[in-house]
Amino acid sequence: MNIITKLAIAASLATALTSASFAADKLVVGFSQIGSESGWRAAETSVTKQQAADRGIDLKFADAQQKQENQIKAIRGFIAQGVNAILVAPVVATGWDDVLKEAKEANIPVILLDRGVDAPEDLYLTSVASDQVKEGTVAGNWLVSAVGDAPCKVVEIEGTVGSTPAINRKKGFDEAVLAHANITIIRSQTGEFTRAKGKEVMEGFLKAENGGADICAVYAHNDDMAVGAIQAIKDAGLKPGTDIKVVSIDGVPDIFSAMVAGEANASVELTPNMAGPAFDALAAYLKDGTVPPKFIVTESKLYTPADNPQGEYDARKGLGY
Ligand code: GZL
Repeated sequence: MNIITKLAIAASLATALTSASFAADKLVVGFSQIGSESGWRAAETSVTKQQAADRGIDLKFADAQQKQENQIKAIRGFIAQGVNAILVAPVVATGWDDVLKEAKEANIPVILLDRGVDAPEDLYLTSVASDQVKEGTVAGNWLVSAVGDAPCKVVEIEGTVGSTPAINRKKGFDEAVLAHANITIIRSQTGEFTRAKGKEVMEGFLKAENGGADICAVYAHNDDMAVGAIQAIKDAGLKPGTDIKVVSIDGVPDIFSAMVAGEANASVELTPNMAGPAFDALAAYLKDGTVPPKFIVTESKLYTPADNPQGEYDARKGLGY
């Protein structure tokens, strides 16, 4: 470990000790959350608050309503308060360098949750997220196996423009399916990770594509947009899950209930517990300077109707989705 790193750690520890004056032995952590655009995001917030409570951490929570400028304001507020550490779920990948530099200059470690940033890696302690390219690849490989050699026209409902999950889930899925000449992606548009927008975008696709007769599958970058698309498909008089296959990502309870109803075909699970590994890494860093890996990757597991969807629904209900 070089001298610069040692000095940075010593400074962090000094900040932690001095600014722990918030309360005798309580760590104070600021959390800049994107908002509550999806069931998964709501679960992440709920799990993070519980993880903090279980560890005696004083969590300062800020909901940015999907706006980066609100996140930047919140982070600057946390710096001014002298918190011991900051969690950020960055709504988009770019535009973070300045505020992350301010946190670093204040010797406040920053941990990214569930999305990445295009910024120098020394500006954050670690990032806890899934391998989002892999999520797209798993979803794409499922569709390839589901359609075989039959021609299949796919529509894609993308996540928030400029966010790492939207960029990476598109990359992984498109590469997996476009290696097969019988599968084509005929339309792709952002549904902003919300149910309402996902429904609206799917309605547009159905209108533009002969009422949906030509659409074989919809790939949505999250389950909430898929659930919105399912409603649009039903409103158009078609059967989601059979006339149009539905594949998405998150593993929220509502996608499992859609599977039980035969209206969804596959979902790649994303754990809402990013905060547990984040708090563990922070505790080790503050205790004895243990530097965590730059990326802590959570697993991506495929679920289909063959995997006891009712049981999976029951296991997740009540976790804050
Ligand atoms: C992915 C996360 C995404 C979820 C969506 O890591 O950032 O944001 O898949 C949420 O449900 O909106």
